[in-house]
Amino acid sequence: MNDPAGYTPPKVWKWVAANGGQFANINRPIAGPTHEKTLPVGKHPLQLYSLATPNGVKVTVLLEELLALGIEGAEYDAYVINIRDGDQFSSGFVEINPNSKIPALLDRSTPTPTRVFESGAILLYLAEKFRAFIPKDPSARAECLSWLFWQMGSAPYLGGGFGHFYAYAPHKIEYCIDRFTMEVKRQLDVLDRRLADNRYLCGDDYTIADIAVWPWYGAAVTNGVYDAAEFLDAATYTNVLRWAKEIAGREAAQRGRMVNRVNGPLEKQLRERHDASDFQTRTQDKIEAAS
Ligand SMILES: N[C@@H](CCC(=O)N[C@@H](CS)C(=O)NCC(=O)O)C(=O)O
Repeated sequence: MNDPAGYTPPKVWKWVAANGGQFANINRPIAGPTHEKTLPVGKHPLQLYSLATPNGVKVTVLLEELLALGIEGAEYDAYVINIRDGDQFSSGFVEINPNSKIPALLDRSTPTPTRVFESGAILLYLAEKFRAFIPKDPSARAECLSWLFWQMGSAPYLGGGFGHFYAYAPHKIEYCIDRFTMEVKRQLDVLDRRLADNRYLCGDDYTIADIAVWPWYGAAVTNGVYDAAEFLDAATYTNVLRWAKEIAGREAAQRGRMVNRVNGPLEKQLRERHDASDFQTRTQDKIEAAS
């Protein structure tokens, strides 16, 4: 790779597969499947194909919250899509998400199965289907959707921008780190000001907006992503910290974080989930002890 200061882009960009970045082996400039493979299907109407990244955790937290309300229709089977192994490029996965990114959901309770991709679309689909975690009043609903879509537009600066250049890029490039740190700190300040006067993003009620924002920005201030809380001076975002800790205390959030997790402490990894009892019996520590 060139020295960043001496690089002149060529007339036409060409794909050089080994660019040295941590995700170089899975990044491709073309869409579509790389191999034939069907997806597994379990017994429940909802089939989730995902991984416990911040985008994946949003969906499992919402499903666990719905189940905690006693909504039985939200029972789901969750399968791991290991994005470092390229599972997102299987023919079966591409059929339900042509964009080859987790999370993706298949609802088999509809007359013909409904596929949903993009975490924001999945949260909205489930909240509308089960009439929960989204306000009914049109103005409150507009506020909730505004924060939900704020997350969809903002998180790529935190993940793809800041996280990539601070934690993953093969060289530390000051220009890139400065540019994205500036934006991420501005976003944290947006949240901090909002949460100064509101318990949750949309007021008194916990909604899909909080569920979408927490795995990214809650993790950023509690050192859950990129090991960057000190660098971002996260302690200064006191309202975001208060909100993040409150959500982290919810049992459904704790369960949702475990589903499809393939790293960290074994007792916190529930790689596949098919039943509520799996949290007691099928965590990775127990599976490995039994094998
Ligand atoms: N806007 C998408 C982003 C999804 C996304 O970026 N997923 C990542 C993991 S967090 C992924 O699957 N990456 C695999 C790849 O880029 O090949 C959403 O919110 O669902």
